[in-house]
Amino acid sequence: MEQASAWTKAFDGGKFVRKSSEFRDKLSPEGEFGFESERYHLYISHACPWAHRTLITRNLLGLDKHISYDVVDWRMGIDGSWSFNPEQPGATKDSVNERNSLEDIYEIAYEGWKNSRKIGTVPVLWDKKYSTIVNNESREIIRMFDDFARAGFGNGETLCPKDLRNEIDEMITANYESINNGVYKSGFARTQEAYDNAVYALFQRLDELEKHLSDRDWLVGEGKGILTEADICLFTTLVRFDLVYVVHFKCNLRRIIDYPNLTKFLKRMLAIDEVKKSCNWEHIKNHYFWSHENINPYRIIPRGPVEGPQDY
Ligand SMILES: N[C@@H](CCC(=O)N[C@@H](CS)C(=O)NCC(=O)O)C(=O)O
Repeated sequence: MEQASAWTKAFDGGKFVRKSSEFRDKLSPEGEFGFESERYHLYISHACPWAHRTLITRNLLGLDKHISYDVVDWRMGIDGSWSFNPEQPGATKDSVNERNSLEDIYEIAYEGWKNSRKIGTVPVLWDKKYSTIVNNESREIIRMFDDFARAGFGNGETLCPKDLRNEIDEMITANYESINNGVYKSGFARTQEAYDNAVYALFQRLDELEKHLSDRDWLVGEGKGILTEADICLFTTLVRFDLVYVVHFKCNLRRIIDYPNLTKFLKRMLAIDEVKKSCNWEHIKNHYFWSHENINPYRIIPRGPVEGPQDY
């Protein structure tokens, strides 16, 4: 495994390898991180599909009164660093720890973090009581939010009904490597072979989902299905696809708008008020085209597409 120099991502040959998240504690009524209102805080980027999952889930479950959040600047350094910049529309200061960067937050939770060459990613679920990071893995954070909401803190909704849990997990897993991570593997590939493998697997799975959604509204559940975590995990990648990934990550065999059922799915998601309000188009577009200088050295931000999810 090779570590690239001015680029904190790991590569195996030419293939991008996503590192696993470092903080994997859980919120639970009986554990160290108990269920308490106003104790936990999210650090997110509006640009990031993984962080976007956590914001949507928080909002849909009605956890806004219990879990606060801050938003980093859409500019990510070439070393992968995020900073706080309250001057930027849509971004905030760090309202909990009053720090300047996300690396500072990781350093509080893990002394020596900054010298360790580890990558501080968003989302971060922060515990105000013990001043530490509970978890920085989106898939686990959204599941904890569901448990937290069911324990009486939410609005009575669930995005992971117990009887559908296996089906939801299977769907999230099936879409993870091919789609959610697949767009990054395509965009960050350093060999033709790595790119080809990623991009063909990505579109093969999109083709499968297009068929899957031909007679249903949601990915999982009986009949037309019901809205679950699986839809949210797919949505945050699909909504960035035509705006960013087609051009920036060379995911251009087709666009989402060329898939009628995936487009209907996007529209269905964006018809939900909390989902629509969670999308910051400027942060999404500016972040990718500005931050990956080695993919887009002049940081030109494409103005298209003329029709896309921002209009739905
Ligand atoms: N496994 C993590 C992935 C999070 C992640 O990779 N976030 C990106 C932003 S989209 C990040 O913060 N990257 C910082 C970097 O690459 O240095 C999750 O799902 O929560």
